[in-house]
Amino acid sequence: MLIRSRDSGFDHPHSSEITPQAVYEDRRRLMRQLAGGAAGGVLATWAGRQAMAATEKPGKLAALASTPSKVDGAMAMDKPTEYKDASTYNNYYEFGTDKADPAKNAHTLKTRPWSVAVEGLVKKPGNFDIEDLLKLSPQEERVYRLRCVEGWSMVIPWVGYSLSELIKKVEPLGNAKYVEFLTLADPKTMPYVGSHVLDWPYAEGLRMDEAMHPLTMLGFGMYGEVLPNQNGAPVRLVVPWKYGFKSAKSIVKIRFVEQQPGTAWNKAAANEYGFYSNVNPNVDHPRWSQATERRIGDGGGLFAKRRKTEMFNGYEAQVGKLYAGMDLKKNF
Ligand SMILES: Nc1nc2c(c(=O)[nH]1)N[C@H]1C(S)=C(S)[C@@H](COP(=O)(O)O)O[C@H]1N2
Ligand SMILES: [Mo]
Repeated sequence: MLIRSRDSGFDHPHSSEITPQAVYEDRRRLMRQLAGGAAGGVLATWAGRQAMAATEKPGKLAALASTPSKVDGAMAMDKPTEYKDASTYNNYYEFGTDKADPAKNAHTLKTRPWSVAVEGLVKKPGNFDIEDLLKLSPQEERVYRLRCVEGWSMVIPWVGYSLSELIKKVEPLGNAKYVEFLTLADPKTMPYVGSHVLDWPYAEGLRMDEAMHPLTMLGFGMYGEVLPNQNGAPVRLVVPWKYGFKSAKSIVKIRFVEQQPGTAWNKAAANEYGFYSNVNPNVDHPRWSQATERRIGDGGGLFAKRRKTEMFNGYEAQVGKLYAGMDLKKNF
């Protein structure tokens, strides 16, 4: 029978209606996650708990099931952001400029069929079908900080592999100095692509050594699940030491070029958003300080205690040497 829950008004099946088979399957899944050891335990606590609680999630990432995951890049004090916050407080301007818009609107994004064209200065250009891209290299879980240029941050367990794995396969030529990323711009499914907020398609770029850095990730999932559309399904970039806008969502083209490519935010306001956009508490945005950040989930609203932003978002030991000798105030 169905009983009506007074607080939600929704009909929930009474517990006696849940078949023993379904209960068994759920337990089995949880046990499998727990059996994965320490890293598996991470999945069991964050993703597993969420998977049991929230049925609207897009589903387990198949590629992860057979692959041992590991945690990489997490800072001692970091606690992952709640899945609900990470999937409902987003920047994805193709679906609207309000933080709540992408979660409301991105259901129209069609993530299959999907392919990523790899072209430009490479020995082996090609079209990678998303199913092949998923299997190109073993996927792992990495907990990274994400610091938005607007002054808020999150901690997200991504699932994917280093972009360098793909780059090595296509064999860049000697004159390939930069990598350009272009994302989907489909006016039929993306309501804001008709607007003039940004120059579509959303474009981003990295210097070759940044693109090859092991921390730079091609992300296919988060919290052990397939990426929700609003987080950039089916494949996005994750560059944890740079402001969030460098992490382009829903990539359709990766191009190897000789000249530094134009990027969406640099084209929109060159004096505010540079090509490098490394997280740097000592270089203010022209209109606000970058010294502190509000960690989503810390609570307190506008009066929440802000955290000190760290140089390179806390990844200085890993990436600082990429910028040795560069004037970071000039190359912001
Ligand atoms: N295609 C596309 N990618 C994008 C954006 C966008 O508007 N369009 N916003 C960027 C910004 S400003 C941030 S902070 C991150 C947010 O990622 P998240 O929603 O998964 O936290 O995505 C980045 N990638
Ligand atoms: Mo951002």
